[in-house]
Parts: sequence; C-alpha cells; structure tokens
Amino acid sequence: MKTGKFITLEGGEGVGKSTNLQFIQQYLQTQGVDVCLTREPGGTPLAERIRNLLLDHDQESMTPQAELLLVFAARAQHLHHFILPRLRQGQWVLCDRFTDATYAYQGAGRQMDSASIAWLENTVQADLRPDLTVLLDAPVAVGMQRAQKRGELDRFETERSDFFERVRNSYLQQAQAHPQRYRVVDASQPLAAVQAQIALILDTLLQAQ
Ligand code: Z5A
Repeated sequence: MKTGKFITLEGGEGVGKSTNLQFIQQYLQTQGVDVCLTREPGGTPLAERIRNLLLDHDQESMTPQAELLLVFAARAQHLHHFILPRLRQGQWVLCDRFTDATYAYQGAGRQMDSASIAWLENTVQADLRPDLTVLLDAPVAVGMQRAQKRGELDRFETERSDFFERVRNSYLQQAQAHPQRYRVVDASQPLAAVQAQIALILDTLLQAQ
C-alpha cells in the first residue's frame, strides 16, 4: 500500500519545471519531509535509454503510436523500479512530468485518441494517480523564449507553435477536470512570485497531513 505522497510538476517547454523542482524539494526537506526527485520519461537506467530514443532526432521518423508506447514502456519501468517502492516505504516522490504530459503531448499535441491513452494509463498504473499536480502555466512564447536560450532543441522542441498551444490548452482543461489535485501557477511571473505561490500550495498540503 502507498503511504508517501506523489507530487507531479507539469507545464509546457521552458516554463520553469526543473528550476522549481529543486525549490520544491528543498522546501519540503526543510519541513522534515523525506522526498526524492525523479523525471519522465526516465527515472531508471532503462527508462532513461527510452527517454533518449524519444528526444533524439533520428533519420527514421517516429510514428505517434510508437511514441505513445515508448512513453508508457518507460513509465512501466519507472513505476515498478522507482516510484512505487518509494511510495510504499513512506517516501514522497516528486516527479518532473507524468501521465498528464501524455494527454497533453501525445493526446492533444499529436492528436491521438485519448481513450487509448486512458487504457494504457489504467493498464500500467492501475489506480495510482498523483496526490498533487502543480501546473506551471505561461503563454507558449514565454516558455519557448526561455527554453531557446539553452541552445540545441530536442525532437519535441522543434514542433510548431500550434502544437504547443494544443499542449497548453490540454493542461488547462485537465486542471479544470481535476480540481481536487491540480493547482495552477502563473509561471510568467518573476521566479520569486512563482515560488511564493508554490510555497503556499505546499503549506496547504502539509497542513492537511
Ligand atoms: N513528454 C511526452 O511527450 N509525453 C510524456 O508523457 C512525457 C514527456 C512524460 C521531456 O522534456 C519531453 O518529453 C517533453 C515532453 C515529452 N517535451 N519537450 N521538449 P523535459 O520535461 O525534460 O523538458 P522540457 O519540457 O523541454 O522542459 P525544459 O525545457 O527543460 O523546461 P523547464 O524545466 O520547464 O524550464 P527550466 O529549465 O527550469 O527553465 C528554463 C529557463 O527559464 C532557465 O534558464 C530558467 O532559469 C528560466 N526561468 C525559469 N523560471 C523563470 C521565471 N519565472 N522567470 C524568468 N526565468 C525563468
């Protein structure tokens, strides 16, 4: 049985997920929470190899179906070898992206059938869902501008802006559909304001313990 909390951080390119993951981890640790950090796709040696397949450019184009199955193959490894054992031991797991990203990128971005995603979600995860999802939301142009400063673009980052608009809208719709676990943060604000808002969200979660 799971006893630790499962927290996911979601959002489009460059909205500040990596930056704020470190902040969340440190904030929780100072409150005495035993928390570990991980990411998707990835989080185990085999899942990280799948991540490379998903992000790298290849001469052979990847079909949306292959992409979807690889995402869930990595997730199955990650859940079995990393996430579930830690949650069962009472550790909190903080994950950079999870299945909401699949609904956003493969579902809305690639326009794949959400019923297939839901079937894979139920098959791979059974009843595991995040306890809290923090959505960092910003206009696509803001995130792209921040992401592009880093240099070389991965396979997703070379998509057109309408792809990322669909991704953003999907996240906002998911937040509306799951208000009990979603908290939306305006990530276009200066970092200090973003982190003040995240701290309030974490305080509420900790008080509910
Ligand atoms: N993917 C998928 O398709 N399906 C799935 O199911 C899953 C994933 C799980 C993984 O990329 C890719 O996999 C992802 C979707 C796909 N697509 N892409 N690309 P990722 O999550 O590892 O990488 P990413 O989404 O591209 O994240 P990122 O570009 O690394 O951005 P970030 O982590 O959100 O941002 P950051 O690195 O923290 O910040 C970017 C810069 O902005 C940096 O210089 C910061 O200092 C700066 N920053 C951050 N916040 C602020 C504020 N508030 N003001 C000013 N500057 C800021």
